[in-house]
Amino acid sequence: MTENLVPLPELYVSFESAQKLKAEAADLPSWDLSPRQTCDLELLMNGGFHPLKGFLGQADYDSVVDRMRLADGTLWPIPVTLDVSDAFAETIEPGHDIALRDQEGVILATMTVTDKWVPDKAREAEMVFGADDAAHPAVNYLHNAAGRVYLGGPVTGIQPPVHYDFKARRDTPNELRARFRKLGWRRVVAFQTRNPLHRAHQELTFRAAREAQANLLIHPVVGMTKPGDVDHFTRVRCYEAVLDKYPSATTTMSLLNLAMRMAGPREAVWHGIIRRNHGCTHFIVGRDHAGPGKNSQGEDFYGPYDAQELFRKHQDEIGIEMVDFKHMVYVQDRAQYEAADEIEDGATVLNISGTELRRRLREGLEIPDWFSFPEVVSELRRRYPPRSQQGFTVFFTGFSGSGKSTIANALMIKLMEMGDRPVTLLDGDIVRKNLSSELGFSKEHRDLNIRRIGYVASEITKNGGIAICAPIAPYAATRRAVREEIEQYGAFVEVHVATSLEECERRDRKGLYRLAREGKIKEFTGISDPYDVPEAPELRVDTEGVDVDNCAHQVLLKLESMGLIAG
Ligand code: PPS
Repeated sequence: MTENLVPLPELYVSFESAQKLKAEAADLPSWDLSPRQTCDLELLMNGGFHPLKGFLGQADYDSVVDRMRLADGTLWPIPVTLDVSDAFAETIEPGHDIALRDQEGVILATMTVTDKWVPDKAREAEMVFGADDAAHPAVNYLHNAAGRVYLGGPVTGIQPPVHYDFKARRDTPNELRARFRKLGWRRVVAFQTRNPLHRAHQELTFRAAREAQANLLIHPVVGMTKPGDVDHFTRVRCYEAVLDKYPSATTTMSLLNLAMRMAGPREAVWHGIIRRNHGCTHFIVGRDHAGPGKNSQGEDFYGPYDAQELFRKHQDEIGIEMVDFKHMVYVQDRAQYEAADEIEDGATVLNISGTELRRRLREGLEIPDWFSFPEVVSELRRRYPPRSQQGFTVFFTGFSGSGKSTIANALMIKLMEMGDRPVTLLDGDIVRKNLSSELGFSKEHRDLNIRRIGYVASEITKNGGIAICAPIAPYAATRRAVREEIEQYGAFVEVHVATSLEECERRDRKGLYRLAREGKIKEFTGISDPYDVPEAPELRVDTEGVDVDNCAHQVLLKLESMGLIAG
């Protein structure tokens, strides 16, 4: 049997031991895994991250960050770490066993903690992701979502996380290896994707399989991808439609519950290792593989072929051969897809970028047959109705007394008058009465308050309604987290009500500024507490010398220009 098809070691114990361990683990201190940690744990346990035996300890972590290798020299590009809160870390010391639970509280594994440390996150960002720039989704995660302390140690697997969706399409490395063995597939080329497949992708995967003289594994990521991507339910329905267009004897599909980091070159190497573990012999690496988009200066984080270069350098160690991505374009004269570098000058070449595709979906415009498959387009249209039929959130932010509530109320009435979607107002005061009555104004409490508002608004947006929020929301990072949550489902329109502090204090509608100046109210925004001025809100309104009606109208015009309401 060729090496790629031999079963891999997993971290699970036997069924009987698992029952016993589970009962014992109920008494251990337990950590509730985040969605990303749950993805990581699944791949640790099933051998997807072979040869890792648990979450990285400090020596391995330092070595991975510095030189892309475990402490023993094995190539490993991405830190797979268990970040925890300070409160939890305080209760744990090396030598302790802990239980790892999913979000429902089910015990999936135990971990013997060997290491506990506070990582240098700025350094991790620089070394692993190339820059300590929060425009990078993984750097943002590192600083704003991940806990401050890392725990490391070997994991003992009890059971895999439960998936209720597309069960038959999910395979562990050993299940895929067994399938390839059964089918007699010795050479398998994997195609990694986080996007729907269109005709160009089909052509390039055909070509890759032909070139590598291999069978084809479509291996989409359904764990976590880049914020804002098409959700995996829609994508899998699209993949299933496209799969029918491949010869079934040569191609198969399996879903990978990976949490991507968008780490470009390092990520490509990681993807290669993971596919090797899944029994593949070849791996397609594209232009700007796992690219995170633009940095805060508007430039690309990585060069378009950095990933291919790094992969090529380590190909032997990864143990999988790279098939580099041919950029396929449609040649109109010959009505077929061809590799861009093989086309003669003067040929008419057509292409629709991702941005253009989203625009056409948003505006309900035609998506031609040469670009995609009708089944894929209709799935995408179902998921992305024109913007004027989608839910959205208008998020006002500004000082107390800036006029947020008044404008928000006027806007709500105007939208209700239009009557095409249900409207909910989550005003600062209403929320503090109904949702956050126990909270004060510390940073922690304010963040909690805003996250609650964000959660409710995201549910409203997801279900096709309009949410209008009007809290102070003084922290940029929290506003950004809310934006990301909501943008999965619809537009997030940030409106900075830019009334100056002096004007708010002059008006002092509620008499609070005076009390704040006298020190009778502590932590008062603008006086004794910070306010991060929004850098790039969708709209900034100035209330000084402008009436409320006019301000609300400016917001309506903005919504109209974004296609969110019919003109
Ligand atoms: S936050 O920071 O977004 O959670 O604040 P928010 O929920 O919008 O609540 C702001 C309202 O609470 C009153 N208030 C204070 N504001 C700021 N700082 C302090 N310390 C404070 N204490 C009470 C104030 O009336 C705010 O109302 P608005 O509607 O903004 O004027």
